[in-house]
Amino acid sequence: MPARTDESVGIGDIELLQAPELWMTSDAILRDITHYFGRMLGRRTIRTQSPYLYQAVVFAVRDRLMERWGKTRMAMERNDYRRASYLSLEFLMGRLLRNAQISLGIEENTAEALNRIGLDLEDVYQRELDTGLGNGGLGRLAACFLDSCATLSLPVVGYGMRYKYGMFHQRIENGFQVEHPDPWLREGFPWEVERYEFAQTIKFGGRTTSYTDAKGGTRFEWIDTDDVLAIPFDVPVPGYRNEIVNSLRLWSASSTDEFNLQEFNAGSYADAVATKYEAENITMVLYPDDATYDGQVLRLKQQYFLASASLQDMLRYHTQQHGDDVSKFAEKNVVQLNDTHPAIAVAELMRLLIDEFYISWDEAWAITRKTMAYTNHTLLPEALEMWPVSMLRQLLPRILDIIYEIDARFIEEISQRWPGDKARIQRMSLIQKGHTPMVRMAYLAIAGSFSVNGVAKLHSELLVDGLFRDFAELWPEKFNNKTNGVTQRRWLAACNPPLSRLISNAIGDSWTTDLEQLRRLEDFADDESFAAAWREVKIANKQRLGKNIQEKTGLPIDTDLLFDVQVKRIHEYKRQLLNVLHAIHLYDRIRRGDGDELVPRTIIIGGKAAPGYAMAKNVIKVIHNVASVINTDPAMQGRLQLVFYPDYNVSAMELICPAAELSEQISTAGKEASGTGNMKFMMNGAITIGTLDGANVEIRQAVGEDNFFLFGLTVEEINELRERYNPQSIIEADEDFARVVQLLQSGHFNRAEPGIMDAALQSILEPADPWMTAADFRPFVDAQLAANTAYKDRARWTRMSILNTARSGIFSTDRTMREYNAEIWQLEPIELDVK
Ligand code: 26V
Repeated sequence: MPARTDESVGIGDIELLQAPELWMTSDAILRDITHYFGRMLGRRTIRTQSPYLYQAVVFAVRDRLMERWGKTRMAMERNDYRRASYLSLEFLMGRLLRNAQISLGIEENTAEALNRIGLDLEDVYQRELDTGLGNGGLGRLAACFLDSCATLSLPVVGYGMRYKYGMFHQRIENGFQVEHPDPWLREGFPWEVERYEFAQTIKFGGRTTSYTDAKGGTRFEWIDTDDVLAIPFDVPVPGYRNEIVNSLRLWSASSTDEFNLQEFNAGSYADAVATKYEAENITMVLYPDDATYDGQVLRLKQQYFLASASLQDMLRYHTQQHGDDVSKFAEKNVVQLNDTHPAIAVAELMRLLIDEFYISWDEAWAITRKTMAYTNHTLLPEALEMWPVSMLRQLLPRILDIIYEIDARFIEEISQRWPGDKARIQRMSLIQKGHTPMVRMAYLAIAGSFSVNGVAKLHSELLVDGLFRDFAELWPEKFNNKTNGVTQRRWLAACNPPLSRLISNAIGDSWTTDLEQLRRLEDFADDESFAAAWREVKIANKQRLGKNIQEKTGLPIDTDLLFDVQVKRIHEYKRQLLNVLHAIHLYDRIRRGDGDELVPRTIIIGGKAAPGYAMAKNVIKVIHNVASVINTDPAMQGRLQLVFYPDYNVSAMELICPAAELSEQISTAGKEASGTGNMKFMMNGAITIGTLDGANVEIRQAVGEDNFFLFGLTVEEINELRERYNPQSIIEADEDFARVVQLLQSGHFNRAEPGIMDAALQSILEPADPWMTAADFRPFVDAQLAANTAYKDRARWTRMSILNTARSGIFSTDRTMREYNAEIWQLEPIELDVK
């Protein structure tokens, strides 16, 4: 093992921690801001738009977190709490300043401090760049989890990657998506604290040898490796007004001195420097594809780098607390794997325990299986990770040996349970045989874990009945559901201040830590003055978003229109095309003079396409072309608008969800594991139009069927229809649909760009269309009409809106985290008064 550094608190630290509480007054805050601005950053003139003002404010806030952070760590060490480590290649944190202020309860005083020198805190907030270290739902879920764990005082550490470039920025040129890099660290990231003393060495390449130890046993060594350093950078994760500050530890890759030495000695300076960059490449960029698995070597390096660095860090901490005895490791640690991305941790923990701590295979396997828990986030076969055996052999030879050994023993277990069932062994083996043998990472994760969970009821059922059926038969006790949530501190309190005030005035503010309290709003659902205030808030939020959209796109937004919103990654299964078909249908109705019953609406669609996903990119182009025809047609003025929201990200959602009235959750049933945007919209009083997919099922159950616009085929119906699916006949039998398709085929939306819509259009005309968009067209149009009718009755709509918020209590990640803790982690909450 590398030398261990002592993390425990020394005498000097104790003095710092015992120093008097930093002042939370506006005076003290202002003094610190000016101190950092002038003395640390060396600037003179304070301007709102300066990144330095933002940095000075962060430093002042960070100071106030620092003591709590130290106290949290000290309490964890002193009481030797069992900890959960959340391993994730993605943490989509968004902006941090507003949340930190809210958690500390110093927002008003900071605003006042800045006011005194003529500055506006809101402008400072807007200056912060998003920490975009994630693609979408899976990454944002990890961020919401951290917020809730800190608020529940749970000892949970997030382990992730400090990518130099986060999620790309999307710009639109002539309706096409163009990707631009996201150099989010360029102006510095004032939240992070580098902890060089906890750097870890990660091995790549080389070969395995064996030798006989003093006791005559066989031991293995992984030698001649190219090592890379993993340097941790810690980001504070404050709990809400509870004095707890947890950590997100992000690893950054750097070359080791030894790595370069050989080449330096050989006199090839340039090669040595180049190698240094090769090492740093590992954390250079977030992979922006969440649609399809692609077996890039660099991606495998990232996964192993995260798994190895984090496990070594956990073992370092464990030995600091317990010496070299790792027999209690599983008692003191649980690792939650965020999808299969870090699943190689199963084999890496085995390697560390066997090769570095010299314990037996059986003991190591018992510890590993008691430590690991795995969360699945997708049912799409094309997203399931499999690494070629040949790639592992080259890059991680010792890890491959271990995977083969796990597989051999696992096959033995299957044979005992089902003697002679060769087909079953083939199906379940961790290695997929064939021309290019592959390691199935999901199977490795299941075999090496004590818990496997899906992220919504339906999704978890489909895992057990379908994707992981064989495994659920073998180990039924491992499988469980943990329905996702979102943190109400960001997704209601921070992003929707006027609604938060209205709610708190009515029922008090305990909902910020107990979201079920919102149920008391039901008493106000028929209160006319409350309803009027509710509507006013929505209008104000629509105006705020309208202004923002106009700034971004130049398009003036009419805030009298119904805001109908679909924002999420662009993917065929999410069916943005179905939404576009409906937009064209409305356009067609208004044009042919049949639009009198239609309430005016603004359809807003936003999201990024994976750079290599041609069809998703084509969908963006289609949306823009249809939008430009609709938005320039005088007959549509004040009646219909279609807007593409560019560069959709966490901060955009903070403006969008408070303004939404209708939430589009229209994926093909059985394809969306959960969805979490759906919960943010509901919490902010939007009404869902959706299929029975993912968490929509539970949303509808919570809010009641009268307050949800349901449509579309069920999972069973989709499966049943599949063989005889014939979109052409569906279109021919439906005049409205035929007119929509005719408009698309006639080139109405692409006069000067022949063929540009073909790919997207063709995809829905195909009998093999996996997403069966055409089958759901008529049901969707009908559900939209029901929404249209409901919206016309203002009082009814407002009531539905209030009830959506009132019944969103279960979709707090506070509930989700309590369930993970009760059923998987079993952690004691941190008590700050050190025993
Ligand atoms: C997949 C892949 C495939 C291999 C290459 C890199 C990469 C990166 C990310 C992903 C993520 C796909 C899974 C995902 O994001 N699932 C979403 O998870 C949400 C949180 O549980 C859930 O709400 C969404 O329904 C689900 O699509």
